[in-house]
Amino acid sequence: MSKKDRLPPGQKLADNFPIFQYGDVPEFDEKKWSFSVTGLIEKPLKLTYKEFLSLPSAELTTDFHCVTGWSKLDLRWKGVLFKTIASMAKPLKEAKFVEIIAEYGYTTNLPITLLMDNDVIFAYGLEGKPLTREHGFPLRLVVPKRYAYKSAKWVRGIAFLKEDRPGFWETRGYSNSADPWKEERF
Ligand SMILES: Nc1nc2c(c(=O)[nH]1)N[C@H]1C(S)=C(S)[C@@H](COP(=O)(O)O)O[C@H]1N2
Ligand SMILES: [Mo]
Repeated sequence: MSKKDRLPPGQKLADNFPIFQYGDVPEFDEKKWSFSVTGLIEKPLKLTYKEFLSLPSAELTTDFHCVTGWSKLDLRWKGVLFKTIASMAKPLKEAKFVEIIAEYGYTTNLPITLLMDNDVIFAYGLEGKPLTREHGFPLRLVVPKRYAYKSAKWVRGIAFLKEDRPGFWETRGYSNSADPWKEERF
């Protein structure tokens, strides 16, 4: 597919990789950091950063679409697939949605079925280097098939839920489904 065909409607290629967030870039204190998996699961998890880095890793090259109209193609992420975490936590049958919880109370939400796809990754590396703090170090979620407000930076945990729980932008007028190919912006 040509690059142009890989741009969803209304999107433009960004030359650089813009940095976009609400609020400040958080500090990382490894001693205080943990990644928690809670909610409707058999095995609650609380991992240190070292434990997270020791999980089976994956590398993926995917596209990235911000709802404000810029896209990046072929970003090479390294990290742990969402489904690897899910297989450790063992969600119960009632669990249908996930709340992604990041620093400063930023949250976003997605159905489990979408997160189980092979392109959804908790990333700690980008382009062969550790993620920079501005792009989400020490850990961010990447959900290529949705507008990037679903790709939470500075993630600290996830909760498996029965009902959907709209997140930061989803409760401020942005689309809950956020499919760039259908241009679901608001
Ligand atoms: N924690 C947190 N994650 C966030 C955001 C935010 O405000 N806070 N903004 C989102 C939005 S709208 C976009 S476009 C991407 C931008 O990622 P980047 O700064 O790495 O380009 O981060 C997403 N993740
Ligand atoms: Mo965005």
